[in-house]
Amino acid sequence: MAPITQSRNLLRTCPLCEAVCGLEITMDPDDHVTSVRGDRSDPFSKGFICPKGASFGHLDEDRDRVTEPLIRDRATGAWRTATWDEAFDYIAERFPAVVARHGAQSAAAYLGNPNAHTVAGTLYVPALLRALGTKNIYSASTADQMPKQVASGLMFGDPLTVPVPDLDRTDYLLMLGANPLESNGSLCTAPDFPGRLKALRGRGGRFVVVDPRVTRTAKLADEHLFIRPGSDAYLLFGIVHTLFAEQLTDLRVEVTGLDELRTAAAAFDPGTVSARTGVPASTIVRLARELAAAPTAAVYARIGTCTAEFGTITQWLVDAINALTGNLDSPGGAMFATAAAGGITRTKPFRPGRWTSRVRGLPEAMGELPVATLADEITTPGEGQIRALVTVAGNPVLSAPSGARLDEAFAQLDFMVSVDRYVNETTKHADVILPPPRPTQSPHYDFALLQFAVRNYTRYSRPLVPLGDRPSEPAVLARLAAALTGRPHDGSDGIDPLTAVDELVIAGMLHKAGIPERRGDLIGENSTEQRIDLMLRLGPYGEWNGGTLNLQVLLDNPHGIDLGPLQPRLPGVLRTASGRVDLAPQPLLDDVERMRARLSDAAPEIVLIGRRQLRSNNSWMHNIATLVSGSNRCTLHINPADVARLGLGDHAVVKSAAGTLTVPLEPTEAIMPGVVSLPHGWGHGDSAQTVARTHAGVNANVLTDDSVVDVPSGNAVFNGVPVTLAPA
Ligand SMILES: Nc1nc2c(c(=O)[nH]1)N[C@H]1C(S)=C(S)[C@@H](COP(=O)(O)OP(=O)(O)OC[C@H]3O[C@@H](n4cnc5c(=O)[nH]c(N)nc54)[C@H](O)[C@@H]3O)O[C@H]1N2
Ligand SMILES: Nc1nc2c(c(=O)[nH]1)N[C@H]1C(S)=C(S)[C@@H](COP(=O)(O)OP(=O)(O)OC[C@H]3O[C@@H](n4cnc5c(=O)[nH]c(N)nc54)[C@H](O)[C@@H]3O)O[C@H]1N2
Ligand code: SF4
Ligand SMILES: [Mo]
Repeated sequence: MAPITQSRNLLRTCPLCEAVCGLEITMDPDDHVTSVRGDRSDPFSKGFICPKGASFGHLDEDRDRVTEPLIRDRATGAWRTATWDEAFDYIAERFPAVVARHGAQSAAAYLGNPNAHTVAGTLYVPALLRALGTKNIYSASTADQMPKQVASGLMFGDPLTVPVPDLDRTDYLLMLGANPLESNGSLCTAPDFPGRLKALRGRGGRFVVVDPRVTRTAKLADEHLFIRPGSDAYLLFGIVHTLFAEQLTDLRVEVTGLDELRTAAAAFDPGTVSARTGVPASTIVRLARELAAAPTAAVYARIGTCTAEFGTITQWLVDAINALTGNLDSPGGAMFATAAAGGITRTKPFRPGRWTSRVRGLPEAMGELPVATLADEITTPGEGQIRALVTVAGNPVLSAPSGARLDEAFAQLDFMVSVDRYVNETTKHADVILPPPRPTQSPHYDFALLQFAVRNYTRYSRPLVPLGDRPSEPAVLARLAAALTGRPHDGSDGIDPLTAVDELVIAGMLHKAGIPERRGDLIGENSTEQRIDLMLRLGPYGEWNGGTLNLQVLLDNPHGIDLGPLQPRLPGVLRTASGRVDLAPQPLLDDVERMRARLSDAAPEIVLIGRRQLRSNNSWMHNIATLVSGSNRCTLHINPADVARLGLGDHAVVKSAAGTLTVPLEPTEAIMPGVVSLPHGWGHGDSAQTVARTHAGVNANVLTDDSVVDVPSGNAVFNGVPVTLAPA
């Protein structure tokens, strides 16, 4: 190929949040991004872009990113760069030795959020985990959406069968604990979420937001309701109670457990739950009537309600209400997407708690243990104590509850390896850091996020810039899997680790489909692309499944392909034992007792919640100068009445059962009295990232308490944390 001498416009999906926006990127002849715009020809995002997407080029070339493997000298703490061979040899000499001495359970993995956004995270992490062969698998999921997955798993039979609000067609949206004007949406893939909400109101629909803060999303709504943090399950039970009491139910799908649900809701009449929630009983009754009366309606709840004490019950009741009001699996209601690739393969019903954690007996879910007990498992001696850790794309020191405990725990490990772009508050403890390539050097396909899209849609992006002589992230993970088990990792046994992983998967899928002879028909520049081609061909729109899709079709349509509005999918997607939607799963009924017991508890005087910021991304992207400025700061939102009552100045000392922080205050009427809000992901005081260090902030998860979890899912509790405040 002749050298490229001109700037060129390239297309790629943004990997930076769940909105999957199409980007149009201009690159100069030296492969530098010179501009980023929204891709107007993308049928789903239609040109929408946010400040993070616009900064994609700065991220791609951040000077502080890790570009070569790093090895840390344990005696001095100093990092040195290493070749890939050297780094993998270093790992192969040490990691398997720890496991040989202490057993397979002494190894652990932590998987961070960006794995949900990368091809490597979806297609190659499973092989890494299989190689480890440990039950000590942790991820950001138990600091995030595990309650939704457990609730969906129990109600529908598969934890990935998660309904999303049919945003573009609904007449009524009740949104709890989500702020898509900052987050751009979650477990509801909807590029230009703000525009879709405006369109809902524009067509005469009604939009109600429940949040302890008047958020930017709330300002867009017809109605905003304050709620006491952590009490959404009570509010929703009040609605369920009313639907039954006033005979407003209108079931249109086959269910089990209707009577059990009615009985469970009996104790939670609107009058009773009103005190606990702070929402007037008459408002709760009205919400129930409005949901029942609307031609179509959807209840949608997100992180504010998942990372709470009754997170799983809340997520269950969301879809119970969607079902009771006749809106489950129905246009304008809560529906299931039909993704082009990576859909469910499960045949038996989902079951949580198949095993429990060693120290605290917390339940497994989807093959992983709660991150709220990772520090316990590292620091508690005994058989099965974690001594060697792999992290991929995560930063639990800043993102997990009691993060400061993890900071100390990681320092005690015998060996740690991290696959990450940065030396961050977690990876600074690693012995070896293996960097992924620049984002522009990676392919992109949203296997996970398109399962939760509000329209059926598909898009594949090839890498924009060649890898040169460095490995792709899939190759890094495949080679790491070999090194961790002491197998040859450099292809010296004649088998390239990446090819080995891919051929095994491809052969397995072809065999299962009964077409082993079709291996030669797969297209793609490498075995990763061939796997994507196979997944598309066998998927619901696939060429080998009566449809048309394959990788070539996606390559020919680089702006993405609209596959139409969501379609009813019940009962086909159900994997429950009864073959019906279970409205009253026993593990959740069991947990209602815990709620009932807490009904009359005195409310703490002040509780802490979190919040997200448009120009932040959890604990990262704080090293991009164009993003960290203005309102993107780590301050404690507090109602002015509380500032006056407690005699506070500019700063306050905030104490919880887990820790103490001194934080700058930002008084605002937008937060209800008795509630304070601190964003997570900050606390870069001694960061190796030069820009992030000057916008350090504090680690909110010093205050959150890993001893408190949502019982059915083991999920972390970040919202409703009791705190006290004193003048600094
Ligand atoms: N108090 C409080 N805590 C919270 C939350 C909250 O609301 N309140 N939210 C929780 C939620 S929802 C989540 S998802 C978690 C997130 O928690 P984590 O997933 O643990 O943390 P992130 O900040 O997402 O860390 C992402 C890391 O991945 C790296 N990275 C980025 N791209 C890539 C890539 O392509 N490959 C690799 N290998 N690495 C990459 C980044 O450099 C960064 O270091 O935080 C949770 N913590
Ligand atoms: N810009 C940006 N976008 C992001 C991220 C980011 O860090 N920055 N993170 C990404 C990730 S990992 C995720 S999981 C998603 C999350 O996406 P969202 O769920 O939309 O997250 P938030 O914006 O934190 O909105 C949560 C809201 O819940 C409210 N809340 C807190 N406690 C309670 C409660 O007890 N009850 C109710 N009803 N509300 C409560 C908070 O005030 C807040 O407004 O965002 C993703 N997108
Ligand atoms: S909204 Fe999300 S996907 Fe879209 S440009 Fe911003 S970060 Fe990227
Ligand atoms: Mo998340």
